[in-house]
Amino acid sequence: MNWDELPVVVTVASIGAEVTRADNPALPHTPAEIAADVAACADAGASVCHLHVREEDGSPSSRPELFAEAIELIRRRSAIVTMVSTGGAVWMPMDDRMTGLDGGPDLAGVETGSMNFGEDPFVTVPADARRVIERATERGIGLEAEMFDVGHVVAAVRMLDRGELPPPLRANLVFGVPGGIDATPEALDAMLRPLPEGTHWSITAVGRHQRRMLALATLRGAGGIRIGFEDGVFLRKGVLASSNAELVSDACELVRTLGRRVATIDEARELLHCPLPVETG
Ligand code: KMH
Ligand code: ZN
Repeated sequence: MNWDELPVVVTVASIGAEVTRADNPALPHTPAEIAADVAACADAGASVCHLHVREEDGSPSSRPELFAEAIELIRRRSAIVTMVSTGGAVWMPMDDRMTGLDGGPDLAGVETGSMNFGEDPFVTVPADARRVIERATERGIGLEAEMFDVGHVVAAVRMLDRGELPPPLRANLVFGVPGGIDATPEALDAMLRPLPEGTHWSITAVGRHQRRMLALATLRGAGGIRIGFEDGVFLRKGVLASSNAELVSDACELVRTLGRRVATIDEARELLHCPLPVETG
């Protein structure tokens, strides 16, 4: 398929671990709030949801029952692809970062390297990545490599070549996190260079260049773009988004303005090699 015919998978990252209701009062906390938010985002054009969970008071959580409840409630409302973070929060030990896998998502993120995340170390050594991959694979959960710098991309490709990371490679390239690669056209070139032909790649950008980077990637043939409060709470400079769904709508409009099509959930499942979970019981 030519890149301009490839539909763009829009992922919503509604929750994250760093953003708070002081940043945007519409941030969902509970599984029910997350499910309602994700349902509205699916209606607005999102076909994947990247999930973290929070306690009721908004603090980042690693309780597996919260992931399981959020995923169950999401699935009651739509077939959107569910993807749990294993990045968690910078202060979470690796064991706590992996609990989302017990919630039975379709996909899980896997970090393939370490970095500074703002002022904090954000450490994923190769053995950590292999643990995430093994546990996800045992449970039939697909993986998306979350990569914040060029070395992370090189490491993911090496893991793929060695058979440590099962194909197909799903790549999310993240730009603009302080401590990671910057948000520039040259940075996009650098992150794309190591990827094997045919990789389904998407992009996340934070900070003031977010919209420009999403546009640039859309025109460079990205398979996906990510938006949501985890990455930014503003619709435009100085204009707070009223909801994650508003951000999704706006991102879908951007994709269409640039002459591309937004993927349906069925298309996203096909492109990401992520069939609908089989109903049991
Ligand atoms: N909260 C960040 C430290 C991910 O979800 O994969 C890590 C993160 C990345 O959010
Ligand atoms: Zn995340």
